[in-house]
Amino acid sequence: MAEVVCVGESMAVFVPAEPGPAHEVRTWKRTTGGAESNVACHLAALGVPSAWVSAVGSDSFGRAVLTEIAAAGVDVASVRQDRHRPTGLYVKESAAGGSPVRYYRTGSAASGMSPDVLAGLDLTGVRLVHCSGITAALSDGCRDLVRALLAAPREGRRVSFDVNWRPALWAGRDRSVLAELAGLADIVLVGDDEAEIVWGTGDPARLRRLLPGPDTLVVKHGERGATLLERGRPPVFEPALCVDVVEPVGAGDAFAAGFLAATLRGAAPATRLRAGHLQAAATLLTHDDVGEPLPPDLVRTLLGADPREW
Ligand code: KDG
Repeated sequence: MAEVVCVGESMAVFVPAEPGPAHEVRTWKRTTGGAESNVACHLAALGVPSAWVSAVGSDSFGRAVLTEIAAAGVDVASVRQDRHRPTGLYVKESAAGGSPVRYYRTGSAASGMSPDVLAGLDLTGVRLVHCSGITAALSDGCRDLVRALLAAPREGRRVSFDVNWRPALWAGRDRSVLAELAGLADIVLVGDDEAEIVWGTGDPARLRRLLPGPDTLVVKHGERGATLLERGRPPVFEPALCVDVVEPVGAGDAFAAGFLAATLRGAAPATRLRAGHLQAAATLLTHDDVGEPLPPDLVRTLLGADPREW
């Protein structure tokens, strides 16, 4: 049975398999990506039973997305297959790391989700529900689904919310809902650059005053590290690992999974942040949205190591 349920859209991802701009590229590698399923895949690799809840089209890409996420050890039994809407796609515009992405997801199967999804979910035994601001941008129904997940009675569960600011998805939509949704969560993860856009500050202490609701607030400072602010505890800053970045896409999800897995295991604050950094480092080294999972033994060894010796 799943301990964590992650809710949100996943897509077929196209990455150029040769150098050059997208309009000249003829060979593409097709993978799978979606912030919330990325988190579920990392959690499963870390030994945390996880489920992904979403909708895909009854098409080849939907089948591929489902098969690949299931192969990562994630329970996909609650993913709906929609016969009328397609699976979303997105394209990385060049093989160079940090290249822009282009979405083809308007009207996708997942954008048709609504609070009905929650009504059909059995959350017995689930310790954490994870969702993100991406879903809130997809459609009014998806926004209402995220609101319903965050407003639902907890019954011993926690709900985590990754702000995941994606400017391309918010054109013409009211982005002030992001602050409202974050305020309803128990655990919020946000980049300081994203917080600057949503709350007007990326400073952890000021952000904490503007966002008093969540018990746990993690502010990520890119390659510098991350700050954990928890009710009744002093803030903790933990530096990130130094890596030669191939591509940043998906690193935030990897961080979230490492942090959440360590949180569920009751690890100490600094260890939880280090667990996040370790997972993020592995994803930063690849073009895939979910990097090669680190073997759990290696994670345990590295978490136990003295960072000054790394
Ligand atoms: O965090 C990585 C995600 O952004 C990527 O996998 C695709 O979910 C995605 C999105 O909406 O950008």
